[in-house]
Amino acid sequence: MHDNSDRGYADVLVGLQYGDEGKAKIIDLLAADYDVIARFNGGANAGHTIDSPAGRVVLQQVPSGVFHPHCQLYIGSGCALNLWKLRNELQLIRSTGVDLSGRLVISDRCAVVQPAHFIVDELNGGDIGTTKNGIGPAYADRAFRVRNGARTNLQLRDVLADPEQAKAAMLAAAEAELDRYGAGATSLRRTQLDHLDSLTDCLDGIREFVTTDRSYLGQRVAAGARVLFEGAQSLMLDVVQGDQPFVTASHTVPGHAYVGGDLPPQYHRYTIGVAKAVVSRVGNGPFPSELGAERSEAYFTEACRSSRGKAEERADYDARALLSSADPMELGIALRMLTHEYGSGTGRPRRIGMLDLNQLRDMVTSFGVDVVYLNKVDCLSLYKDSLYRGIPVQVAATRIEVLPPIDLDDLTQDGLRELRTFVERELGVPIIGVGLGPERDKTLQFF
Ligand code: 2SA
Ligand code: MG
Repeated sequence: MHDNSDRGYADVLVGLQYGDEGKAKIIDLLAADYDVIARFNGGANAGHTIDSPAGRVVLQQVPSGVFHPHCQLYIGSGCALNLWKLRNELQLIRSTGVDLSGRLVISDRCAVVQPAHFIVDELNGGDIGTTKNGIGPAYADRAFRVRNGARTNLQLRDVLADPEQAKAAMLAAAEAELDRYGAGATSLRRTQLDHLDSLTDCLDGIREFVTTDRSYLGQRVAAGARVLFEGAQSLMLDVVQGDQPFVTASHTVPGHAYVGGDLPPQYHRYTIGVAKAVVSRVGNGPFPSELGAERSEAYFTEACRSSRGKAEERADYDARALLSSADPMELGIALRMLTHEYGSGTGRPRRIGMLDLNQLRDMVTSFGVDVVYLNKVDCLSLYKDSLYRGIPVQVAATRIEVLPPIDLDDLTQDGLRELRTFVERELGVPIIGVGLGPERDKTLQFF
Protein backbone atom coordinates (compact mmCIF):
# COMPACT_ATOMS: atom_id res chain seq x y z
CA MET A 1 0.00 0.00 0.00
CA HIS A 2 1.25 3.47 -0.77
CA ASP A 3 1.04 6.40 1.61
CA ASN A 4 -2.37 8.07 1.47
CA SER A 5 -1.81 10.73 4.07
CA ASP A 6 -2.14 13.72 1.75
CA ARG A 7 -5.30 12.65 0.04
CA GLY A 8 -8.67 14.23 0.72
CA TYR A 9 -12.03 12.65 1.51
CA ALA A 10 -15.73 12.95 0.82
CA ASP A 11 -18.72 13.31 3.12
CA VAL A 12 -22.28 12.78 1.89
CA LEU A 13 -25.17 14.90 3.15
CA VAL A 14 -28.70 13.62 2.53
CA GLY A 15 -32.23 14.52 3.58
CA LEU A 16 -33.75 11.75 5.72
CA GLN A 17 -37.45 12.45 5.07
CA TYR A 18 -39.42 13.77 2.06
CA GLY A 19 -37.34 16.80 1.01
CA ASP A 20 -37.27 20.38 2.21
CA GLU A 21 -35.46 19.45 5.45
CA GLY A 22 -33.21 22.51 5.16
CA LYS A 23 -30.18 20.79 3.63
CA ALA A 24 -28.92 23.99 1.95
CA LYS A 25 -28.84 25.82 5.26
CA ILE A 26 -26.64 23.13 6.81
CA ILE A 27 -24.36 23.08 3.76
CA ASP A 28 -24.01 26.83 4.07
CA LEU A 29 -22.86 26.31 7.63
CA LEU A 30 -20.38 23.55 6.77
CA ALA A 31 -19.02 24.91 3.47
CA ALA A 32 -15.98 26.59 5.05
CA ASP A 33 -14.50 23.15 5.75
CA TYR A 34 -14.82 21.78 2.21
CA ASP A 35 -13.14 22.51 -1.12
CA VAL A 36 -15.84 21.11 -3.42
CA ILE A 37 -19.63 20.85 -3.09
CA ALA A 38 -20.95 18.23 -5.53
CA ARG A 39 -24.34 17.07 -6.82
CA PHE A 40 -24.88 13.44 -7.83
CA ASN A 41 -28.61 13.07 -8.57
CA GLY A 42 -31.74 14.84 -9.69
CA GLY A 43 -31.97 18.15 -11.48
CA ALA A 44 -34.26 21.13 -11.48
CA ASN A 45 -36.70 19.22 -9.23
CA ALA A 46 -34.44 20.28 -6.35
CA GLY A 47 -34.56 23.78 -5.00
CA HIS A 48 -32.59 25.54 -2.33
CA THR A 49 -33.07 29.02 -1.03
CA ILE A 50 -29.83 30.74 -0.08
CA ASP A 51 -28.85 34.19 1.04
CA SER A 52 -26.54 35.88 -1.46
CA PRO A 53 -24.70 39.18 -1.07
CA ALA A 54 -27.47 40.63 -3.24
CA GLY A 55 -30.39 39.08 -1.39
CA ARG A 56 -32.21 35.79 -1.25
CA VAL A 57 -32.00 33.54 -4.35
CA VAL A 58 -33.48 30.16 -5.23
CA LEU A 59 -31.15 27.76 -7.04
CA GLN A 60 -32.17 24.45 -8.53
CA GLN A 61 -29.18 22.85 -10.21
CA VAL A 62 -26.03 24.71 -9.23
CA PRO A 63 -24.83 23.17 -5.94
CA SER A 64 -25.14 25.08 -2.68
CA GLY A 65 -21.88 26.79 -1.78
CA VAL A 66 -22.09 29.30 -4.63
CA PHE A 67 -21.60 32.18 -2.23
CA HIS A 68 -18.53 30.67 -0.58
CA PRO A 69 -15.87 31.86 -3.04
CA HIS A 70 -13.31 29.20 -2.06
CA CYS A 71 -15.72 26.34 -2.94
CA GLN A 72 -15.63 24.60 -6.27
CA LEU A 73 -18.97 23.27 -7.49
CA TYR A 74 -19.35 19.97 -9.33
CA ILE A 75 -22.40 18.59 -11.16
CA GLY A 76 -21.90 14.83 -11.58
CA SER A 77 -22.96 12.49 -14.37
CA GLY A 78 -25.91 11.20 -12.31
CA CYS A 79 -27.76 14.48 -12.69
CA ALA A 80 -30.49 15.22 -15.24
CA LEU A 81 -29.60 18.63 -16.61
CA ASN A 82 -32.15 21.23 -17.65
CA LEU A 83 -30.01 23.44 -19.92
CA TRP A 84 -32.56 26.22 -20.11
CA LYS A 85 -32.96 26.58 -16.38
CA LEU A 86 -29.22 26.21 -15.89
CA ARG A 87 -28.59 29.12 -18.23
CA ASN A 88 -31.06 31.23 -16.22
CA GLU A 89 -29.46 30.21 -12.93
CA LEU A 90 -26.02 31.13 -14.19
CA GLN A 91 -27.33 34.52 -15.29
CA LEU A 92 -28.94 35.04 -11.90
CA ILE A 93 -25.69 34.15 -10.12
CA ARG A 94 -23.72 36.48 -12.37
CA SER A 95 -26.18 39.28 -11.62
CA THR A 96 -25.31 38.99 -7.92
CA GLY A 97 -21.68 39.77 -8.86
CA VAL A 98 -20.36 36.22 -8.46
CA ASP A 99 -18.02 34.87 -11.16
CA LEU A 100 -18.13 31.07 -11.55
CA SER A 101 -15.30 30.79 -14.09
CA GLY A 102 -12.97 28.05 -12.96
CA ARG A 103 -15.27 27.20 -10.03
CA LEU A 104 -18.14 25.32 -11.67
CA VAL A 105 -17.45 21.97 -13.35
CA ILE A 106 -20.12 19.87 -15.08
CA SER A 107 -19.73 16.24 -16.20
CA ASP A 108 -20.29 15.82 -19.95
CA ARG A 109 -22.14 12.58 -19.19
CA CYS A 110 -25.14 14.21 -17.49
CA ALA A 111 -28.46 13.25 -19.03
CA VAL A 112 -30.03 16.20 -20.85
CA VAL A 113 -33.71 16.83 -20.13
CA GLN A 114 -35.40 17.36 -23.48
CA PRO A 115 -38.62 19.12 -24.51
CA ALA A 116 -40.21 15.69 -25.02
CA HIS A 117 -39.55 14.95 -21.36
CA PHE A 118 -41.22 18.13 -20.15
CA ILE A 119 -44.24 17.30 -22.29
CA VAL A 120 -44.59 13.75 -20.97
CA ASP A 121 -44.12 14.83 -17.34
CA GLU A 122 -46.60 17.68 -17.73
CA LEU A 123 -49.28 15.39 -19.17
CA ASN A 124 -48.49 12.23 -17.27
CA GLY A 125 -47.01 13.12 -13.87
CA GLY A 126 -50.25 14.27 -12.21
CA ASP A 127 -51.05 11.16 -10.21
CA ILE A 128 -47.65 11.19 -8.56
CA GLY A 129 -47.66 14.96 -8.16
CA THR A 130 -44.25 15.41 -9.81
CA THR A 131 -42.54 18.78 -10.03
CA LYS A 132 -43.03 18.61 -13.85
CA ASN A 133 -39.37 19.10 -14.61
CA GLY A 134 -39.23 16.11 -16.95
CA ILE A 135 -36.98 14.21 -14.55
CA GLY A 136 -38.68 10.81 -14.74
CA PRO A 137 -38.94 10.73 -18.56
CA ALA A 138 -35.29 11.86 -18.88
CA TYR A 139 -34.01 9.00 -16.71
CA ALA A 140 -36.39 6.59 -18.46
CA ASP A 141 -34.96 7.57 -21.84
CA ARG A 142 -31.45 7.16 -20.47
CA ALA A 143 -32.34 3.52 -19.82
CA PHE A 144 -34.20 3.16 -23.14
CA ARG A 145 -31.15 4.30 -25.13
CA VAL A 146 -32.86 3.68 -28.47
CA ARG A 147 -36.56 3.74 -29.25
CA ASN A 148 -38.17 3.12 -32.65
CA GLY A 149 -34.71 3.15 -34.18
CA ALA A 150 -33.75 6.58 -32.82
CA ARG A 151 -31.41 7.57 -29.98
CA THR A 152 -33.60 8.70 -27.10
CA ASN A 153 -30.88 9.43 -24.57
CA LEU A 154 -28.70 12.46 -25.20
CA GLN A 155 -25.87 13.06 -22.80
CA LEU A 156 -24.48 16.55 -22.54
CA ARG A 157 -21.45 15.43 -24.58
CA ASP A 158 -23.71 14.43 -27.51
CA VAL A 159 -25.50 17.76 -27.50
CA LEU A 160 -22.23 19.69 -27.39
CA ALA A 161 -20.60 17.58 -30.10
CA ASP A 162 -23.32 18.24 -32.64
CA PRO A 163 -25.94 20.75 -31.52
CA GLU A 164 -27.80 20.73 -34.84
CA GLN A 165 -28.18 16.97 -34.85
CA ALA A 166 -29.23 17.03 -31.19
CA LYS A 167 -31.80 19.69 -31.95
CA ALA A 168 -33.23 17.59 -34.79
CA ALA A 169 -33.43 14.54 -32.50
CA MET A 170 -35.11 16.58 -29.75
CA LEU A 171 -37.58 18.04 -32.22
CA ALA A 172 -38.52 14.62 -33.58
CA ALA A 173 -39.01 13.26 -30.05
CA ALA A 174 -41.09 16.28 -29.00
CA GLU A 175 -43.26 16.08 -32.13
CA ALA A 176 -43.89 12.38 -31.48
CA GLU A 177 -45.09 13.10 -27.93
CA LEU A 178 -47.20 16.08 -29.03
CA ASP A 179 -48.90 13.92 -31.64
CA ARG A 180 -49.47 11.16 -29.16
CA TYR A 181 -51.15 13.47 -26.66
CA GLY A 182 -53.12 15.34 -29.33
CA ALA A 183 -54.88 18.67 -29.14
CA GLY A 184 -54.54 19.13 -25.39
CA ALA A 185 -50.90 19.88 -25.94
CA THR A 186 -51.16 22.96 -28.20
CA SER A 187 -49.77 25.51 -25.78
CA LEU A 188 -47.09 23.08 -24.76
CA ARG A 189 -46.06 22.84 -28.40
CA ARG A 190 -45.22 26.53 -28.54
CA THR A 191 -43.20 26.54 -25.31
CA GLN A 192 -41.23 23.44 -26.18
CA LEU A 193 -40.42 24.57 -29.72
CA ASP A 194 -39.21 27.89 -28.27
CA HIS A 195 -36.87 25.87 -26.10
CA LEU A 196 -35.30 24.32 -29.17
CA ASP A 197 -34.78 27.76 -30.72
CA SER A 198 -32.68 28.83 -27.76
CA LEU A 199 -30.68 25.61 -27.40
CA THR A 200 -27.52 26.93 -29.08
CA ASP A 201 -27.65 30.03 -26.97
CA CYS A 202 -27.86 27.91 -23.80
CA LEU A 203 -24.94 25.74 -24.83
CA ASP A 204 -22.81 28.85 -25.41
CA GLY A 205 -23.37 29.87 -21.81
CA ILE A 206 -22.52 26.43 -20.42
CA ARG A 207 -19.70 25.09 -22.60
CA GLU A 208 -16.83 26.63 -20.62
CA PHE A 209 -17.83 24.67 -17.49
CA VAL A 210 -18.04 21.19 -19.00
CA THR A 211 -15.39 18.54 -18.36
CA THR A 212 -14.85 15.46 -20.52
CA ASP A 213 -12.68 13.91 -17.82
CA ARG A 214 -14.54 11.29 -15.80
CA SER A 215 -11.75 11.23 -13.21
CA TYR A 216 -11.86 14.97 -12.59
CA LEU A 217 -13.18 14.73 -9.02
CA GLY A 218 -11.09 11.67 -8.18
CA GLN A 219 -7.93 13.51 -9.12
CA ARG A 220 -8.92 16.53 -7.04
CA VAL A 221 -9.49 14.32 -4.00
CA ALA A 222 -6.33 12.31 -4.53
CA ALA A 223 -4.52 15.65 -4.39
CA GLY A 224 -6.14 16.58 -1.09
CA ALA A 225 -9.55 18.12 -1.86
CA ARG A 226 -12.35 17.70 0.69
CA VAL A 227 -15.71 17.06 -0.98
CA LEU A 228 -19.23 17.45 0.37
CA PHE A 229 -21.84 15.64 -1.69
CA GLU A 230 -25.21 17.39 -1.59
CA GLY A 231 -28.07 14.93 -1.98
CA ALA A 232 -31.12 16.26 -3.82
CA GLN A 233 -34.61 15.11 -2.78
CA SER A 234 -34.39 12.74 0.16
CA LEU A 235 -34.18 9.13 1.24
CA MET A 236 -37.93 8.53 1.37
CA LEU A 237 -38.12 9.67 -2.28
CA ASP A 238 -35.50 7.20 -3.60
CA VAL A 239 -36.69 5.48 -6.78
CA VAL A 240 -36.21 2.00 -5.29
CA GLN A 241 -36.21 2.46 -1.50
CA GLY A 242 -39.15 4.91 -1.34
CA ASP A 243 -42.83 4.07 -1.79
CA GLN A 244 -43.37 3.46 -5.51
CA PRO A 245 -44.77 5.18 -7.47
CA PHE A 246 -44.67 8.21 -5.14
CA VAL A 247 -40.95 8.75 -5.49
CA THR A 248 -38.55 10.69 -7.64
CA ALA A 249 -36.77 8.98 -10.53
CA SER A 250 -33.19 8.99 -9.21
CA HIS A 251 -31.32 7.22 -6.43
CA THR A 252 -31.12 9.50 -3.42
CA VAL A 253 -29.32 7.11 -1.06
CA PRO A 254 -25.80 8.04 0.09
CA GLY A 255 -24.08 5.18 -1.73
CA HIS A 256 -25.23 6.67 -5.01
CA ALA A 257 -22.95 9.66 -4.47
CA TYR A 258 -20.16 7.34 -5.59
CA VAL A 259 -21.97 6.50 -8.83
CA GLY A 260 -23.64 9.71 -9.95
CA GLY A 261 -20.94 11.84 -8.33
CA ASP A 262 -18.05 10.33 -10.30
CA LEU A 263 -15.81 9.50 -7.33
CA PRO A 264 -14.42 6.10 -6.30
CA PRO A 265 -15.92 4.95 -2.96
CA GLN A 266 -12.51 4.62 -1.30
CA TYR A 267 -12.72 8.29 -0.30
CA HIS A 268 -15.92 8.10 1.73
CA ARG A 269 -15.67 9.43 5.28
CA TYR A 270 -19.05 10.35 6.92
CA THR A 271 -22.71 10.33 6.03
CA ILE A 272 -24.57 13.31 7.43
CA GLY A 273 -28.38 13.21 7.67
CA VAL A 274 -30.69 16.21 7.83
CA ALA A 275 -34.20 15.89 9.25
CA LYS A 276 -36.80 18.32 10.51
CA ALA A 277 -38.78 18.16 13.70
CA VAL A 278 -42.08 19.06 12.06
CA VAL A 279 -42.16 16.84 8.96
CA SER A 280 -43.63 17.81 5.60
CA ARG A 281 -44.38 16.02 2.37
CA VAL A 282 -45.43 17.54 -0.95
CA GLY A 283 -47.12 15.43 -3.53
CA ASN A 284 -48.99 12.20 -2.97
CA GLY A 285 -48.02 8.98 -1.25
CA PRO A 286 -47.76 7.34 2.19
CA PHE A 287 -46.97 9.58 5.17
CA PRO A 288 -47.26 7.50 8.37
CA SER A 289 -47.04 10.34 10.90
CA GLU A 290 -49.29 12.78 9.03
CA LEU A 291 -51.58 14.82 11.25
CA GLY A 292 -55.19 14.06 10.43
CA ALA A 293 -54.20 11.49 7.82
CA GLU A 294 -57.75 10.07 7.47
CA ARG A 295 -59.13 13.32 6.03
CA SER A 296 -56.02 14.73 4.53
CA GLU A 297 -56.41 13.37 1.00
CA ALA A 298 -59.84 14.91 0.53
CA TYR A 299 -58.64 18.16 2.04
CA PHE A 300 -55.61 18.40 -0.26
CA THR A 301 -57.54 17.51 -3.39
CA GLU A 302 -59.86 20.36 -2.53
CA ALA A 303 -57.06 22.67 -1.38
CA CYS A 304 -55.11 22.31 -4.59
CA ARG A 305 -58.18 22.78 -6.76
CA SER A 306 -59.53 25.79 -4.93
CA SER A 307 -56.08 27.09 -4.03
CA ARG A 308 -57.16 26.95 -0.42
CA GLY A 309 -53.42 26.78 0.24
CA LYS A 310 -53.22 30.43 -0.65
CA ALA A 311 -56.40 31.17 1.29
CA GLU A 312 -54.80 29.64 4.36
CA GLU A 313 -51.91 32.03 3.91
CA ARG A 314 -54.24 34.98 3.60
CA ALA A 315 -55.37 34.07 7.12
CA ASP A 316 -58.87 32.93 6.30
CA TYR A 317 -58.01 30.67 9.18
CA ASP A 318 -56.93 31.85 12.57
CA ALA A 319 -53.79 29.75 12.92
CA ARG A 320 -53.19 30.48 16.59
CA ALA A 321 -56.73 29.39 17.48
CA LEU A 322 -56.45 26.24 15.37
CA LEU A 323 -53.37 25.14 17.32
CA SER A 324 -55.61 24.04 20.17
CA SER A 325 -58.26 22.39 17.98
CA ALA A 326 -59.34 18.88 18.95
CA ASP A 327 -59.00 17.87 15.29
CA PRO A 328 -55.44 16.77 14.36
CA MET A 329 -55.97 17.90 10.78
CA GLU A 330 -56.68 21.43 11.96
CA LEU A 331 -53.56 21.29 14.09
CA GLY A 332 -51.72 20.37 10.86
CA ILE A 333 -53.19 23.41 9.09
CA ALA A 334 -52.09 25.65 11.95
CA LEU A 335 -48.56 24.23 11.93
CA ARG A 336 -48.36 24.63 8.15
CA MET A 337 -49.39 28.27 8.39
CA LEU A 338 -47.18 29.14 11.33
CA THR A 339 -44.10 27.33 10.03
CA HIS A 340 -44.55 28.46 6.39
CA GLU A 341 -44.76 25.05 4.78
CA TYR A 342 -45.82 26.05 1.27
CA GLY A 343 -43.90 25.14 -1.90
CA SER A 344 -41.43 27.88 -2.74
CA GLY A 345 -42.36 27.93 -6.44
CA THR A 346 -46.00 26.88 -6.70
CA GLY A 347 -47.34 27.83 -3.28
CA ARG A 348 -48.61 24.24 -2.97
CA PRO A 349 -49.50 23.52 0.66
CA ARG A 350 -47.26 20.81 2.11
CA ARG A 351 -48.75 17.99 4.17
CA ILE A 352 -47.65 18.10 7.82
CA GLY A 353 -46.71 15.32 10.20
CA MET A 354 -45.25 14.74 13.64
CA LEU A 355 -41.61 13.78 14.13
CA ASP A 356 -41.38 10.14 13.03
CA LEU A 357 -38.50 8.49 14.88
CA ASN A 358 -39.63 5.07 13.72
CA GLN A 359 -38.98 6.07 10.12
CA LEU A 360 -35.81 8.01 10.94
CA ARG A 361 -34.36 5.04 12.81
CA ASP A 362 -34.98 2.88 9.75
CA MET A 363 -33.24 5.42 7.47
CA VAL A 364 -30.29 5.91 9.81
CA THR A 365 -29.62 2.19 10.21
CA SER A 366 -30.39 1.13 6.63
CA PHE A 367 -28.21 3.77 5.01
CA GLY A 368 -25.39 4.15 7.52
CA VAL A 369 -26.06 7.69 8.64
CA ASP A 370 -23.33 8.72 11.12
CA VAL A 371 -24.67 12.00 12.51
CA VAL A 372 -27.93 13.96 12.27
CA TYR A 373 -28.89 17.62 12.10
CA LEU A 374 -32.42 18.28 13.30
CA ASN A 375 -34.01 21.45 11.89
CA LYS A 376 -37.10 23.37 12.90
CA VAL A 377 -36.82 22.37 16.54
CA ASP A 378 -38.14 25.83 17.51
CA CYS A 379 -41.43 24.88 15.84
CA LEU A 380 -42.01 22.13 18.42
CA SER A 381 -42.93 24.83 20.95
CA LEU A 382 -46.16 25.31 18.95
CA TYR A 383 -47.43 21.96 20.25
CA LYS A 384 -47.64 23.36 23.78
CA ASP A 385 -51.40 24.03 23.81
CA SER A 386 -52.29 21.35 21.28
CA LEU A 387 -54.59 18.43 21.94
CA TYR A 388 -51.46 16.42 22.81
CA ARG A 389 -50.47 18.87 25.61
CA GLY A 390 -46.86 18.19 24.65
CA ILE A 391 -44.76 17.07 21.70
CA PRO A 392 -46.19 14.00 19.95
CA VAL A 393 -43.50 11.73 18.53
CA GLN A 394 -44.00 8.56 16.53
CA VAL A 395 -41.71 5.99 18.18
CA ALA A 396 -43.03 2.80 16.57
CA ALA A 397 -45.39 2.03 13.70
CA THR A 398 -48.41 2.18 16.02
CA ARG A 399 -47.08 3.99 19.06
CA ILE A 400 -46.94 7.72 19.75
CA GLU A 401 -45.16 9.07 22.78
CA VAL A 402 -45.83 12.57 24.08
CA LEU A 403 -42.76 14.47 25.30
CA PRO A 404 -43.03 17.36 27.75
CA PRO A 405 -43.90 20.66 26.04
CA ILE A 406 -41.10 23.11 25.45
CA ASP A 407 -41.21 26.89 25.39
CA LEU A 408 -39.17 29.02 23.05
CA ASP A 409 -37.16 30.10 26.13
CA ASP A 410 -36.35 26.45 26.91
CA LEU A 411 -34.62 25.97 23.63
CA THR A 412 -31.08 26.55 24.80
CA GLN A 413 -31.65 24.87 28.12
CA ASP A 414 -33.10 21.81 29.77
CA GLY A 415 -36.00 21.24 27.37
CA LEU A 416 -33.65 21.06 24.44
CA ARG A 417 -31.17 18.80 26.23
CA GLU A 418 -33.93 16.34 27.15
CA LEU A 419 -35.32 16.27 23.64
CA ARG A 420 -31.89 15.72 22.15
CA THR A 421 -31.07 12.87 24.54
CA PHE A 422 -34.40 11.22 23.79
CA VAL A 423 -33.95 11.43 20.01
CA GLU A 424 -30.34 10.23 20.17
CA ARG A 425 -31.37 7.22 22.23
CA GLU A 426 -34.13 6.36 19.75
CA LEU A 427 -31.89 6.74 16.68
CA GLY A 428 -28.63 5.44 18.08
CA VAL A 429 -26.56 8.25 16.51
CA PRO A 430 -25.60 11.73 17.72
CA ILE A 431 -27.64 14.83 16.93
CA ILE A 432 -24.78 17.20 16.13
CA GLY A 433 -26.84 20.29 15.47
CA VAL A 434 -30.33 21.70 15.88
CA GLY A 435 -32.00 24.42 13.83
CA LEU A 436 -33.85 26.99 15.90
CA GLY A 437 -34.79 29.34 13.05
CA PRO A 438 -34.03 30.05 9.41
CA GLU A 439 -31.00 32.30 9.97
CA ARG A 440 -27.47 30.91 9.86
CA ASP A 441 -26.72 31.83 13.49
CA LYS A 442 -29.86 30.01 14.64
CA THR A 443 -28.25 26.60 14.22
CA LEU A 444 -26.65 25.30 17.41
CA GLN A 445 -23.83 22.87 16.83
CA PHE A 446 -22.64 20.46 19.49
CA PHE A 447 -19.04 19.75 18.57
P1 2SA B 1 -40.22 14.43 -9.61
O1 2SA B 1 -40.46 15.82 -10.16
O2 2SA B 1 -40.43 13.37 -10.64
O3 2SA B 1 -38.93 14.31 -8.90
O4 2SA B 1 -41.41 14.22 -8.52
C1 2SA B 1 -41.63 12.96 -7.94
C2 2SA B 1 -42.01 13.07 -6.47
O5 2SA B 1 -40.90 13.61 -5.75
C3 2SA B 1 -41.30 14.77 -5.06
N1 2SA B 1 -40.19 15.73 -5.07
C4 2SA B 1 -39.91 16.54 -4.06
N2 2SA B 1 -40.46 16.68 -2.83
C5 2SA B 1 -39.92 17.63 -2.00
N3 2SA B 1 -38.87 18.43 -2.33
C6 2SA B 1 -38.31 18.29 -3.55
N4 2SA B 1 -37.31 19.04 -3.90
C7 2SA B 1 -36.80 19.96 -2.92
C8 2SA B 1 -37.33 21.33 -3.13
C9 2SA B 1 -35.35 19.92 -2.96
C10 2SA B 1 -34.75 19.19 -1.89
O6 2SA B 1 -37.07 22.16 -2.23
O7 2SA B 1 -37.99 21.57 -4.12
O8 2SA B 1 -35.18 19.27 -0.73
O9 2SA B 1 -33.75 18.57 -2.23
C11 2SA B 1 -38.81 17.33 -4.46
N5 2SA B 1 -38.45 16.96 -5.71
C12 2SA B 1 -39.31 15.96 -6.07
C13 2SA B 1 -42.49 15.31 -5.82
O10 2SA B 1 -43.28 16.15 -5.02
C14 2SA B 1 -43.18 14.02 -6.20
O11 2SA B 1 -43.91 13.54 -5.08
MG1 MG C 1 -36.23 22.62 -0.74
